[in-house]
Amino acid sequence: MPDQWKPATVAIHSGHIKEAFGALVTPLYQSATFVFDNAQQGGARFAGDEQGYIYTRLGNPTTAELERKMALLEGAESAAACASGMAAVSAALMTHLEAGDHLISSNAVYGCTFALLSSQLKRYGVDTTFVDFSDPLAIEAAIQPNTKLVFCESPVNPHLQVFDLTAIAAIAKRNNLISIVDNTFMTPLLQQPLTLGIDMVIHSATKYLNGHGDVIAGIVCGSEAHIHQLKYQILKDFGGVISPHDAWLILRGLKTLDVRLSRHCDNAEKLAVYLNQHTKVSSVFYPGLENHQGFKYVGKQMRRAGGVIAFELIGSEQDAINFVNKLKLFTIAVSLGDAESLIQHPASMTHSPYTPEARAEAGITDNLLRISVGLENVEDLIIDIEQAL
Ligand code: LCS
Repeated sequence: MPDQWKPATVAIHSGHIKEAFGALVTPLYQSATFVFDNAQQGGARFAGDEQGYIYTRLGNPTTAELERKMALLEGAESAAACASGMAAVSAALMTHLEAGDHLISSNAVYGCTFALLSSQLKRYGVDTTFVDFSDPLAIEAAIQPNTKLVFCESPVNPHLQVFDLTAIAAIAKRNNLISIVDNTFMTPLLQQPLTLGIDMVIHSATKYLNGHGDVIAGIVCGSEAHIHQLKYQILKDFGGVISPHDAWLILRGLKTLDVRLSRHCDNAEKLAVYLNQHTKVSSVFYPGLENHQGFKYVGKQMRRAGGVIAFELIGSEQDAINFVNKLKLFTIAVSLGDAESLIQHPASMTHSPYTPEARAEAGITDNLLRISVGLENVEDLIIDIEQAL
């Protein structure tokens, strides 16, 4: 890949398989296993003495192209594709943690990530302390002798809080901790945490990377050594690998990521300004608005503010629910990053795994709503919100 290629070009052209028939589009290698010329060759591949594919849980040519592209886009040495965003989160954590270890997480994260950290990992002897990552002193104060890792999303799902990733990476380095950032809301085109000193980056590829609402998948990017361990220990033995068909669909999605993101961001910026001036809206959480705590990071740590907006209406939780039910163009559904604009109620949906106390601590109120702004004409979206309000 020429060094000067910009991300939009990399997403389309880099990492291609050399293909026998000259197909423009990467072939889908929908094969569970790969044939050896003879028994010695099979043995040599298992021993690592000969390069080549063995079995799709250990690697697949279509999947490998996705992994090469994502590594290039994130500025990583290597990447691993996983069966879901949660498979990526759990595999990244399991690569570094064992019973008796401790990690520090931001107190607001995607609901199932919270459940993984607060319930599942506990069953395996790993403890998590949740703190407000906007206060670096709080992170340092939570470090224990057995702390191995710091974890956060930025911007946070659901209310778009933004953290200083350079400061978090520095704290991790100073204290010999691994730092992991979930970059799902930004994609590598808007933010590259590894270039800020973070050790590992996670994506739910279900979202913008695929972009068409028809795949569940995840990606982890990091150093050659970390990804090797993740692939050949965690994914090999726990088994959360991606289907080649899903990798193929994401490769197709990546070709339009740059143009899709421009439209998502343009639409979200306009919708956020509209919501912000509305008399029935009490707060809007969008880093592109000057009054948001994340505004100072836009144009620096993150290129643009992204396509997700959270907001609160004046009134009760029931008023918020009534508003959602009155929308005609917005689809009531969880997920984000699709062509369709989606709306959901985090307290009862994506963040329902939280206890009410943990939700309050994380600033996820009962009347908070979250929109994933789609690719429709933004004036149609505004007309729909206006009639529902
Ligand atoms: N990380 C973040 C930041 C997410 O938003 C999600 C899913 C995941 C990881 C897990 O990815 P998955 O396994 O679903 O591919 N977030 C969702 C959401 O906000 N609505 O539905 C799913």
